[in-house]
Amino acid sequence: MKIFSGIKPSGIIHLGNYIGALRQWVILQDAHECLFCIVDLHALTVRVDPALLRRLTLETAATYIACGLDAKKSVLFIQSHVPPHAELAWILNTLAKISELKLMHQFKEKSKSNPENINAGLFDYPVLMAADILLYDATHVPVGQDQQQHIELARELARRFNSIYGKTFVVPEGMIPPRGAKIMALDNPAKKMEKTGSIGGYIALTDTPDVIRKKIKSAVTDSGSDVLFDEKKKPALSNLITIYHLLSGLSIPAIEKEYQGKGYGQFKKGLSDVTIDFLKPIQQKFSECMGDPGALLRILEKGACAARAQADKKMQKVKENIGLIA
Ligand code: ATP
Ligand code: LTN
Repeated sequence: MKIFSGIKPSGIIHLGNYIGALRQWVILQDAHECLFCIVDLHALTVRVDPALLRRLTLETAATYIACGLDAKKSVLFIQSHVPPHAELAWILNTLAKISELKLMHQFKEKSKSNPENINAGLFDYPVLMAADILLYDATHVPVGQDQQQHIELARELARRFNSIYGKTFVVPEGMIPPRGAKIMALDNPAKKMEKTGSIGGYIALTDTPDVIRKKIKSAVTDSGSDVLFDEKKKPALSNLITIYHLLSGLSIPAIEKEYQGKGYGQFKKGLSDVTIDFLKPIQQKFSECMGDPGALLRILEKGACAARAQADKKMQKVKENIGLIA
């Protein structure tokens, strides 16, 4: 398997990003060839202050490392350091249909939440994502459930390109985790946890113990008081139990047993403890990384070098096949 995935530096990485994506990446890097990217060009689809974007890009890289990604095992790099991403996106644009891009849920949702800036980049976002993946012949793309539709599009563009210009791209597969693929917002269990959502909805990996306790304490729960996992009848609680399960390693029945007859208050206290304990070493490593930005940049430059070598080779083939004089 060859793995590619990325997170956009649009905010601070939260538990949803960790559980849905990063957690899988850390495991995969031990046995597979992996590239993990900070997709800064994607972050430009929402208006962002340049100084903030620079900071968030470094923080995203530091979070990758703090969560256990290792530059000795994986190629870690910044998307904009490898120009072929944008170049291939342009070429794939000539194959992607406006009608299929209009169907993308993320485009529809982001258009609704940013009605003042429905830019062409936002519309084209999934094509750039397809370029990210296809450039490296990735066979598998570990992501959360919200990205499934974008992966389908990447697969379709690979097949379309191959059928017109001859076999050029690997058709990649999405890898969606069986549990935790869609962690919901703490303050609104009908919406997914997101970096750009309301602040009470997500737990950032850098949140302090006090903030974590406060957010979990005010998390929406369902009616009743029994701590039971039932996604239909108790969607809010099931979301919290899923987080508990994946951060502690305790099975769901064991969690239910532990809190039998104890009510939501005790369970929330337990979840806060588990989360704080889990994040402590990550936060420590994050601070170390951010304390030495020079070392971080060196890792990213080395990663970009390795990625560029692969991407340039692929672009050469793409250009030949499509009739551009390479
Ligand atoms: P934004 O608020 O800017 O849209 P986001 O929080 O949705 O950001 P992305 O950068 O779009 O995060 O996603 C990075 C990775 O995390 C993707 O693989 C995505 O599927 C996964 N992911 C995002 N939100 C969740 C969630 N709530 N549960 C599980 N996985 C998630
Ligand atoms: N679109 C993704 C981020 C992303 C990505 C990728 C994920 C950009 N390029 C390539 C996997 C592979 C998102 O919004 N979460």
